[in-house]
Amino acid sequence: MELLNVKGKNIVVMGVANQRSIAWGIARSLHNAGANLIFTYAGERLGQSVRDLAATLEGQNAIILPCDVTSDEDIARCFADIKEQVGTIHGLAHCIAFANKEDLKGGYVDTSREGFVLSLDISAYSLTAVAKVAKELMTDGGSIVTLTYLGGERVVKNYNLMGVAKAALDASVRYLSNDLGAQGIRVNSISAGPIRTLSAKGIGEFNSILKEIEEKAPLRRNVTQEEVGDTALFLMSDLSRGITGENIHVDAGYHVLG
Ligand code: NDP
Ligand code: N5H
Repeated sequence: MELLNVKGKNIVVMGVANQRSIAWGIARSLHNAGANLIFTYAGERLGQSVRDLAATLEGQNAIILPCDVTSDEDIARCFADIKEQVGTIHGLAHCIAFANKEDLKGGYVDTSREGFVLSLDISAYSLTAVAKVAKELMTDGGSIVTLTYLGGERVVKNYNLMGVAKAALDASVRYLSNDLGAQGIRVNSISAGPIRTLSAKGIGEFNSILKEIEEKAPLRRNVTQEEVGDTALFLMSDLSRGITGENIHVDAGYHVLG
């Protein structure tokens, strides 16, 4: 734990919807390493769920705040609140994405302008919007981690608009890493393999996607929230101090297959 140097660090976790959320896996790994957590959530619908989950983290007196990333005012208010309560932050985990259901099936070519703008706003621009404000609180340097998926690098059936959004997110990681590096802030992404979360719910063929990974991925199994959480902990920690602008696949090796 000494090597990690995460104990007592203030880390913002955005995107816990419920206990299946990847953000929750990240929160648990960070909590176990002794970080002080600050949770943000979108709709008030989820506020209680985040409060109930945070209460299960022993000895953790987490700050919990609303933050709809489509609103600059909301982001500004949220981080002003964080600044008032803790002063400095050392890390931020961005675990947020959205696309309308109709844009996650059929042909990408049929994507509407409204659907495109909404998905790119929430899934890609939000990282930049948040980094712009969060960097002001990272006065001792910091680490920003976001979540991406293989469908941003290559065509994956039905990922469609989200693939284009993840490609924009991946490029944002590279540009942000260059902008913020001089301030000692690192920016990286984790490309997670499929995990059954609320977002993945109702997606046709999810079971067959999980089965294909089990049969073909080098490790012949799927990955867990805990494995993504531990990689996020590594990226937040001093162990990764020389790494920025990078994408780490936590996908049982599936990405190596042609
Ligand atoms: P969850 O459904 O648990 O989390 C998605 C989160 O996005 C929710 O907390 C949701 O909050 C939030 N969100 C959506 N719109 C907004 C908004 N306007 N402002 C703030 N938050 C918003 O799913 P996951 O844990 O699966 O997703 C987390 C990340 O992981 C996403 O970036 C996803 O693309 C990525 N990922 C997931 C994989 C998987 O297989 N599950 C694989 C690879 C990457 P709310 O409900 O309040 O809107
Ligand atoms: C190839 C696949 C399967 C097909 C594509 C799935 C893409 C999912 C990502 C987006 C974020 C899901 C999404 O926006 C769902 C919403 O339309 C409806 N759901 C909601 O509104 C719920 C209530 C809230 C909590 O969800 C959000 N996001 O706000 C990819 C899969 C194998 C892997 C995967 C699931 C990737 C990923 O990026 O999440």
